[in-house]
Amino acid sequence: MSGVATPVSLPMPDGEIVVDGVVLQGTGGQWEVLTDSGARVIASMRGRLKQEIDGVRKLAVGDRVTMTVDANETVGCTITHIHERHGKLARRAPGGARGERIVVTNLDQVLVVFAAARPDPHPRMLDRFLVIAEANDLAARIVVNKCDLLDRAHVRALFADHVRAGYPVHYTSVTTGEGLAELQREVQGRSSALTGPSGVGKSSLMNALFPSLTLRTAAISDSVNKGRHTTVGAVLHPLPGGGFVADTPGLREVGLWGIDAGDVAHCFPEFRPLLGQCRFGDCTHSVEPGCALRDAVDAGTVSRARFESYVKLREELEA
Ligand SMILES: Nc1nc2c(ncn2[C@@H]2O[C@H](COP(=O)(O)OP(=O)(O)O)[C@@H](O)[C@H]2O)c(=O)[nH]1
Ligand SMILES: [Mg+2]
Ligand SMILES: [Zn+2]
Repeated sequence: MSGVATPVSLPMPDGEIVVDGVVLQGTGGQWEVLTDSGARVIASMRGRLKQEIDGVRKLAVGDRVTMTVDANETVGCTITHIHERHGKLARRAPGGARGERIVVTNLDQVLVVFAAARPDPHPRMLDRFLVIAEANDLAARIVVNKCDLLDRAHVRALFADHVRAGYPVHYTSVTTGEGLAELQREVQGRSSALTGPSGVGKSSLMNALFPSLTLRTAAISDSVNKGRHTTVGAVLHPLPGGGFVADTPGLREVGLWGIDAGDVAHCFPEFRPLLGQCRFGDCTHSVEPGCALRDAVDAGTVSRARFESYVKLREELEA
């Protein structure tokens, strides 16, 4: 764990003291926890807790925990309790193991970042991220960065379907500062997972919003971090003034795992009012006559591009 602060020495009376905090990063054995008083400590799980939760609830980045530090221990803390969770991103356990692996938990929202250009936005990939967020019951916010590279009308046209679908869309530029104050208001005080293709400016954005964060940007970090990110997993960055940003290895890793083909249509919010209205109750919205969703696409009230994303994702899940 690079960049992890050395454990602070907490005041230790006789016996134990109890502290609560949030898990920022870690792997199997050692976890970095931000205590409610603002200290970063290294903690490990109490042996008994490991057994109790085996297969049921493993510790994850984002978890709120209770730790004890006892007078005999000179370094580190012992995690004795994992608090209730909400808003998790999970993926299939690696290596063919059964069950899920939680990427990050206690999230309030997902920020899906694309660039207006360089690299060009990829609407199908955006829809995939949005479906993953919906399937995990997480609110999603779209950030279109590098708006300095394209004229305003052109950028707005690229994301018009998503605005129409009801997603909040932020148009930003780290270069000109456009949209940064509005985005900052939505990120401050919340826990957000940051995702999107490499090179769109995710790290640059967070550093611009919160200068003390100093996430690594551009090409160097991508090559340096490639191996690291596959092994380490999500890292939660505490924001000055409250809240967290999780630098996830990407929703791509989370994938469509756990989503039923029959549920995909529900992961498109603008489809939902139409879903009970098809002639057949089990309509897949592909070939059936009397399909309310396809009628809406033909009438232009539902975006054809979004519908095509639905068809592709459904086919993928059926395969
Ligand atoms: N023109 C322009 N370039 C940007 C903007 N934001 C970031 N960049 C550049 O895009 C490159 C990738 O940025 P980075 O933050 O590392 O992207 P990440 O991979 O998504 O974290 C860097 O060279 C940044 O300087 C922006 O708003 N406008
Ligand atoms: Mg980055
Ligand atoms: Zn239908």
